[in-house]
Amino acid sequence: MEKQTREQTANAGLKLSRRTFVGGAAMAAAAGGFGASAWASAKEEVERLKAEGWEAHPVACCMCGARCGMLAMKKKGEKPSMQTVRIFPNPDHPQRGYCGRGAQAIWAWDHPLRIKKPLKRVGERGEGKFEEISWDQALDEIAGKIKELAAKHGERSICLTSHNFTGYQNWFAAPFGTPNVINHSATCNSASTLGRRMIFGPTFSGLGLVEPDYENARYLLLVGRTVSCAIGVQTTIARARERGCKIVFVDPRMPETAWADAQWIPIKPGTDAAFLHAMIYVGRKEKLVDLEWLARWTNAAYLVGEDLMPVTERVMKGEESGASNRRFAVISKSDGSMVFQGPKLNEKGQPVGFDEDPTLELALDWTGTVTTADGRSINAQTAYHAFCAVNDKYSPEETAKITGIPADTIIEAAREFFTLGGVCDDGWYSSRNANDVEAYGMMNVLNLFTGRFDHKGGCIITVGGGYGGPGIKAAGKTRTGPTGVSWEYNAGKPLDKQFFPEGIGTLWTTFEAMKTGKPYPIRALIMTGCSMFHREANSQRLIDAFKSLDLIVSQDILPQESNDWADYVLPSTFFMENHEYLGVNYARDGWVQKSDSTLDPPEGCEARHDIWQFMELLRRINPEYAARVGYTKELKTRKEWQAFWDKQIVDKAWAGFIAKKNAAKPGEGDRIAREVEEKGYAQTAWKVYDQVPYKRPFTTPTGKAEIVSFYVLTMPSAKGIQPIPEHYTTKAYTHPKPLSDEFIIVSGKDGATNAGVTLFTWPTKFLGDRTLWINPVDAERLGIKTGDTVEVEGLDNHVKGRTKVTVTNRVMAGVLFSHGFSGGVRTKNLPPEYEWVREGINTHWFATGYSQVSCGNMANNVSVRIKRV
Ligand SMILES: Nc1nc2c(c(=O)[nH]1)N[C@H]1C(S)=C(S)[C@@H](COP(=O)(O)OP(=O)(O)OC[C@H]3O[C@@H](n4cnc5c(=O)[nH]c(N)nc54)[C@H](O)[C@@H]3O)O[C@H]1N2
Ligand SMILES: Nc1nc2c(c(=O)[nH]1)N[C@H]1C(S)=C(S)[C@@H](COP(=O)(O)OP(=O)(O)OC[C@H]3O[C@@H](n4cnc5c(=O)[nH]c(N)nc54)[C@H](O)[C@@H]3O)O[C@H]1N2
Ligand code: SF4
Ligand SMILES: [Mo]
Repeated sequence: MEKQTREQTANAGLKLSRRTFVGGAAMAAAAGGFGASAWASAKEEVERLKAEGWEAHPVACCMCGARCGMLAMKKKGEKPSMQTVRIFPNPDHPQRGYCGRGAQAIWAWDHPLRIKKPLKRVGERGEGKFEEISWDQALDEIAGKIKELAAKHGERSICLTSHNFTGYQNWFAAPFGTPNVINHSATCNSASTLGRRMIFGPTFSGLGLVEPDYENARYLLLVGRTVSCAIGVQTTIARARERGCKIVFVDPRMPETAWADAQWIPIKPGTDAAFLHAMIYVGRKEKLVDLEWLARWTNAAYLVGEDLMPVTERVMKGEESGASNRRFAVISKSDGSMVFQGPKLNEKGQPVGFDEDPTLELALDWTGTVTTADGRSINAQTAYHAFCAVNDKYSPEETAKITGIPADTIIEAAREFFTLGGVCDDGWYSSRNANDVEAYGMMNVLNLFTGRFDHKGGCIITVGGGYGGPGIKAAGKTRTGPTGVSWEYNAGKPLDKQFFPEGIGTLWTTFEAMKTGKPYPIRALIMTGCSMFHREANSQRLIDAFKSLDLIVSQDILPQESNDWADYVLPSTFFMENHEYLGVNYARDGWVQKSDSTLDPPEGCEARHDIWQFMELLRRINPEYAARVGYTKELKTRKEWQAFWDKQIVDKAWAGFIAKKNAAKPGEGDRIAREVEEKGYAQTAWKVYDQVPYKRPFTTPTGKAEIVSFYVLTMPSAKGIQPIPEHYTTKAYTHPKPLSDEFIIVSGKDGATNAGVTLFTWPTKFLGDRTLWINPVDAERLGIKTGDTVEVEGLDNHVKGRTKVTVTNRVMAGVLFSHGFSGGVRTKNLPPEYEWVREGINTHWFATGYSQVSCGNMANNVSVRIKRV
């Protein structure tokens, strides 16, 4: 009964004030970003509430991992509730938040299904039957089990996984001594990360570092990137559009943001690398590419053999050669002589500049023979020549056959891209077809052919706020906690790195260890904030792994399907209940921000901070472990915890940062501290254009960007990745027969729902789309209409599901689209008013879990057969 009352309250809220904002946010997102007027009204509303005595609390939204800046307005002196707390964008924040999901934060906080007490499984795994138990019982029992498993199988048999809370998990793993903190990247960003690493080097591979200069772009190419996410980016793009920036989406389905004046180019799934090659092909043939820049700032002019390996080793004599000296042969354009050049290295062997004659004109498209140190003559070519030999295969006509994009469309896109000085987004979510690393490598290569790297409006290096928060310091095998306690850490590498040293977060590699004990047993899994069935491709493989474990713990705020498989579910606090200082991740300049603990958990909810849960587990396992991270006595209440964590750890680390800033420049730290307290954010660093690689080299072997990846060629761990990224047909799924009842399903997000945390929230019931999209041509052939139900059967595993259909031109013929994280929830024992979360399918039911052989990046796209029922 109580639940229904609260839902009615939520509904009333929807009709009153929040309607404007959630609806407004979603509509603005649909219209292609937030116009200036929408923001002005939010700003005015904030001021009006302030004048009425409401408090403004800056928060860093965690409805997805982007941590955009929002303001939680709280009515002074009143108990927090749906009526007395309102969420707004923090008006001038550099990564301004409040997309449709961010706007749902208050619904998640006060959710009727919010997990209130620790739960212990009483039925079978998967049955979803739990009893509420005390924190003491839960923590004692889990700690006891972990101790027992560690004694029997070693600390490393305890594995932890998360999406946004990997940082929290390290507070447990490092003092306890397991290396197995294995995140979600193989189902998210591992291909785009490796795509950057292979072209720019390891230190330029992380998310948010190499980025389009969104704000100043004139032509932004988004290949399988919706920017429905990181709304800070979307608002930045909105400003670029006001100045006339053209936005082009290359995607099998039309993303929300393409509703307005953006262009949508439909592409067959898994063929992006071909399209990107064709862009360069047209640019080359029409002389629109910047060859001078390419010769000077990439390895295009460097000599390689027929095997693509740099010829250095073969032509240099004795001591001069060898991988470590990093010299590379080039040919002088004027006299054809061979010259050696390479990065200038500091004492630590890091590239700090270039040891080369900048006036020397280099031969770019060259083939010939060179003489080796032992007098033989071998064929050699410039890297550019080798690249062109591959690129020549991708004429617009040939590429049209592969991608389904008409040749004229490719030509027009390439002309506009190069003449406007375009930039291609380097990507984020990239685990789709298991041929993705090459596609993402090519996005970066395309940006090199414009010659605008790190120029205003091009692909740039962002600055970063420079603040990482409190943590555990690592130096060799020594770890040091926040209060200065050091210990020896010998845990070694995480298990997944044994299989995929170039991959990140390939959790699925541990499933075998769970089932067979090989190469060593993994017996427990701790999941911190992940909705595993919506995350991991191949649901059955996940179930098999769950079944084989001795202990499963889930820390969450809502009843995700994976909780049903846990032995214990622990209620966690929500971002608005935690106190934090952090960097701003998706902005061009460097900024830091604060997130207030604006709220306490709702009445009756005994949620505790994830890190408290970890520290209490450590204390119960071995008090010495807890002491390593400064936790020396049991802190029973939230208040006691806040006095320790907020004051002794979070505020102290922040004070240290401020002091450092003051020491570097008197008064600077004080300014930052003041601004953060006043507005919630402050700038710490300013972007200077034209730095990388001109003054600061990349971290590739050459120090330059590499159109033939010497990184891939010389790193044994990168075996199997193509040094010149090329298109190949994926083996991730059976390919559908054309013009039949067989299709590939692609997925992605929208701007208002589609995240683990919004699976159950009330606005999602109305705003969420749990249908399967089909093109009218296919629908007509199969006699399917909008609203019909179809049976969906996986071509590879014959698993079946049912869903309603939307017939729409927003998905290309031959392809189906289903939002990720929307519907297909199979959590048992939900109250009847949540029946709607079961509508639709989860594409992972049909997924093979096939991964890219070189790095373990998973394929989330699947192929199916559909039938009207
Ligand atoms: N609503 C919502 N937003 C989020 C999140 C969330 O959970 N929900 N999570 C955040 C996270 S973790 C991430 S990584 C980012 C991701 O954000 P983005 O990287 O912008 O990616 P998606 O929004 O997932 O969109 C992926 C698109 O790729 C398309 N696609 C599928 N296969 C192919 C293909 O073979 N080729 C091409 N060209 N396109 C293809 C899909 O149709 C879809 O439109 O979003 C963040 N924002
Ligand atoms: N088909 C398909 N599959 C996909 C994608 C897709 O587009 N299509 N996207 C992929 C991508 S990009 C990613 S990153 C993964 C994401 O996969 P997940 O990691 O499962 O996704 P999230 O939405 O981040 O899940 C967040 C979870 O944390 C909980 N939560 C929120 N706040 C807190 C907190 O403070 N503490 C704790 N302990 N829990 C909290 C939420 O209830 C939710 O269960 O999915 C991938 N899978
Ligand atoms: S993109 Fe939306 S959900 Fe994600 S952090 Fe930003 S405001 Fe929150
Ligand atoms: Mo992601």
